[in-house]
Amino acid sequence: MIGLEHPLIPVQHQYVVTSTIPEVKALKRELPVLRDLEGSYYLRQERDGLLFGPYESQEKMKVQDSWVANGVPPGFGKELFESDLDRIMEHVEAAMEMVPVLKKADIINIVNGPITYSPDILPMVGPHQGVRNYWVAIGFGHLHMEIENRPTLPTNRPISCKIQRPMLLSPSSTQVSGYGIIHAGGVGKYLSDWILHGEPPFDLIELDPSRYGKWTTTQYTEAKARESYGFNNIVGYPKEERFAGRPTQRVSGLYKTLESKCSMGFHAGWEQPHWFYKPGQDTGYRPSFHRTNWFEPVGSEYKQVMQRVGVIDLSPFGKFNIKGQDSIRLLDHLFANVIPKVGFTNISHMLTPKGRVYAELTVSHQSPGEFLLITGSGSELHDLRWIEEEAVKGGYDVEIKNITDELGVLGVAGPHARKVLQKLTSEDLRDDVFKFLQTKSLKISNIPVTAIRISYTGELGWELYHRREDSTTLYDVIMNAGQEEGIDNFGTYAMNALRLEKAFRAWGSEMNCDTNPLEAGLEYFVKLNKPADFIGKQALKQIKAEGLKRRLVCLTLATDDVDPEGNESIWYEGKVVGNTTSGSYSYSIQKSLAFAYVPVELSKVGQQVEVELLGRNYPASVIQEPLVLTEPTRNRLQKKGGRDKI
Ligand code: THG
Repeated sequence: MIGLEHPLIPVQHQYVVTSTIPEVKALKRELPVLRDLEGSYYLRQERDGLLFGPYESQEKMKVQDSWVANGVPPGFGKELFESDLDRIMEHVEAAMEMVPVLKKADIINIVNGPITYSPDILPMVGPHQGVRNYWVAIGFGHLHMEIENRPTLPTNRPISCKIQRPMLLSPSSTQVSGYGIIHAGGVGKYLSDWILHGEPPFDLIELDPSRYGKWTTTQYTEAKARESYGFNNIVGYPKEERFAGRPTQRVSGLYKTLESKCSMGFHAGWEQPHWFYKPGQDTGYRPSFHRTNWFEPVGSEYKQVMQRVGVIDLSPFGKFNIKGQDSIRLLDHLFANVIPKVGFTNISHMLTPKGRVYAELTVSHQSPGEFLLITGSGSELHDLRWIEEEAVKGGYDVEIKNITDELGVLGVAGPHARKVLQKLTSEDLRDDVFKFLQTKSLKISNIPVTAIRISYTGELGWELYHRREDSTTLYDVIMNAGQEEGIDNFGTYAMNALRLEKAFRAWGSEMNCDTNPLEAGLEYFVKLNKPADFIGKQALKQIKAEGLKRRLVCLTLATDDVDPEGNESIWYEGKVVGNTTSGSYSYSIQKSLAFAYVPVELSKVGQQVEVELLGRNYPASVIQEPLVLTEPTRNRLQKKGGRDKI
């Protein structure tokens, strides 16, 4: 009705119900849910019998194609599709093998109903970017169940090493939406709190509708739904990649150039190099719980950036242009940092009214009152939604343009970055002329670019914003100019190792709507004494006055063949006291490195804790951050005190 389409696909899902089974009837208590990952089905008690529902493979499963093409037929209610036992026979056999009483049981019903799948199978909950006051709570899966009323709802404890989505155990009414029921209370609270208080009550970013966009076409959604359904019971790996529906139409200008040279990661529709293949080494995607084939190549890329110069495709960044007579006032209200001077960039955070970190962006003041805002690839519509809402609500006279798809971005970083780029431009790139965080419009071998002296690697570097159609030419001239300096590619895995050593935080890991910027160690970027009353300022003053309960710390730990990734438990004296937020191998100290939240009393440098990885606790120490100084800091210290003082 309002011209929006959500990425949802109807899939046929069947389950089988048996008549009374004497062994089940004789049980004194109800059975828990069983999920057999190899047989790919769930199984639970249904009255005095059993019920089991299989997930067929990608090849066998059935998408309701006519609905995909034409929409759900008007008036469709609780009707069912025709059942098809043949399609699920191998799973039925697997279930009989695992639960032998099934062999003697009579099947009294095979139910085949529609279930909605989003590309990543998670629902969409929250406000929608681009349409004010439009809130969604969709995509939970609608498994039609025709079962008689039951007086009680037993607790839901699926047995599984990987719970992608809790299953409804026993519906209390004759016809219900399967998965949605279990989430209803939480989702209702989450949405109503956000609607009432103007911010999410807790972080639920994986359900944010803004993770999808124009690039999530029907074709993409269908390919993903097939993959997700078929993979329902497979083992999930760290750094998992799924390949259905890729690439989308959103690829960077460098996609064709880089495609065969690297392992690509999927970021909000884009393909971005994770790591580059090296001659003679194992290529391709080899998922593992341990270090795998990317480990050595990423080490080479790390060295490349630390010792020579590397190039990275950063085109997936979200990019916004903001101008108009109220632009400065709007940004001063939105951001906790001060507005940078014209020609400079700031790292700046948008806080919620309660003082949580809604987003982290860089703000570049390009010309008086005109700004370029840059955010991480996944945050594009999430951040834009917030900026637009505040602009409209406050009646600011501004023009906000999403230029994400128009601009490509190349990052050039490492000690030789200046030498290479200086060959291609008449602009003076020397340290005191093109300062850290300065931004200028210039030409690189006749290609117009906006250059920002910034690098998430923490090394000397520039980001070059350019028209997307110029990406390959720009890339080629830089690669050619850097031959002498031994220029080479690097990807986001090396970037992650580099930024962790410099203790740069990442939005979504070290900070989100559950954390405040003070506990995240971001006070340097938060200007509580700036005149403007930015969102979250009052709350933050109070948080500061009350004192912090936990703190983000940097940990190092020696492990064997495994690195922290985030969300691992921190143990102290036999108790879980916190969690990691991200991690990597540190190629400089040849140990693992992690960020973690711990109680304030355990946050001092030298504190010993334990990090649980793959079921084992490894001793870890809180270290002085950063582990490695950034280039601007090294530079500053060198100027101040001479070489030997570094
Ligand atoms: N480049 C640009 N925009 C971005 C990112 C980027 N926006 C989103 C995200 N990445 C922002 N995150 C950071 C975090 C740290 C730094 C840059 C971007 C950084 N920090 C220095 C430090 O902490 O030492 C500078 C601090 C200062 O003096 O302001 O460089 O990668 N364009």
